[in-house]
Amino acid sequence: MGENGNVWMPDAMSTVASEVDSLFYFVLWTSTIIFALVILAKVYFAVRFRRRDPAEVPQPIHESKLLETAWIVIPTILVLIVFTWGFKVFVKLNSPPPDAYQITVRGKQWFWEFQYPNGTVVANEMHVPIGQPVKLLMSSEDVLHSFFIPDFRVKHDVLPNRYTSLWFEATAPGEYQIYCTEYCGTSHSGMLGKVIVQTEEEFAAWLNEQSQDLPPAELGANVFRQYNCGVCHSVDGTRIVGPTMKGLWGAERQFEDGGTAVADENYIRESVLNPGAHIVATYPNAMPATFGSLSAKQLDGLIAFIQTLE
Ligand code: HEC
Ligand SMILES: [Cu+2]
Repeated sequence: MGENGNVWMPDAMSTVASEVDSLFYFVLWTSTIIFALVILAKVYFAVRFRRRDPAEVPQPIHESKLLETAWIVIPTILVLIVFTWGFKVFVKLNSPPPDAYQITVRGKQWFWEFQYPNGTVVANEMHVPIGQPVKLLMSSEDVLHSFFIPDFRVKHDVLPNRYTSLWFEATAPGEYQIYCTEYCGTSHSGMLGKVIVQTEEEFAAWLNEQSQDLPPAELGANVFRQYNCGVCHSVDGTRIVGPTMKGLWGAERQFEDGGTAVADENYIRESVLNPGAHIVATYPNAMPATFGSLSAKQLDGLIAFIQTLE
């Protein structure tokens, strides 16, 4: 929790967040009050009208028209308020302003890919400008995912073979967590991302920098970070899920099936594009086969980056 969150809700950092919260608190507090009244009445009646004498016979009860009308009319009004209010917020959440800046989002086991109007593709870190509506056009490359930014109060399923969308307008610069909230396989809980909200100028500078040519090893280091390769591969010699990338370049590799190979350009290319082709001895076949969409340039970059890790 940071700026204005509390025990019920995280920070409210988009233009719709406070509307969602008001409705939530209305439902929360009316329910709490009604719950308290019901319990109090129950306790009061249990004490007040308890049986005092084994021979006591209760008085016959006649319905009270006033009471019955009240418990029909008041809840109906409350439910209608929640409905109309909820409908208004729902319509707003589902109607991106026509001038919204569009980013294409692809969910893959197990990361998020974002494509900008100028063609730039980045993974896991979505930069957006502040004070401008942003529309996300989302689809999945494999299974069901769900895109959730708690601080913005927006969430939507991400499906294969169909587009869905959501929109938001961020109200303050900063970094906000993205979660996948639909169980999507082994590393579902690691399918995390960040929204990085920047001023208009910072955002423009960032986008410009992304599309410029970096030296291959630097580009590769970015790809390695953005695609979360580090979740399974260390760069300092430590063994995690997969082999470390340190000292890999030029080393002889032993495979499960007894074969061997020297880690050169083609070996690394194949390891990334088709991880099941050779399984390094003593390791599980756990590397996702979802990196096929890496561009030739990104692959060159990864190879150059791995070469630097002697
Ligand atoms: C979910 C875990 C996971 C992720 C994410 C992952 N890998 Fe792997 N990777 C493995 C495992 C496990 C192996 C060893 C088994 C095998 O050969 O398939 C492996 C093997 C490799 C190898 C061969 C290593 C060797 O010692 O011969 C390379 C190269 C490689 N991965 C690169 C990458 C790159 C680059 C990325 C990111 C784009 C990546 N991996 C993402 C788990 C992962
Ligand atoms: Cu997912």
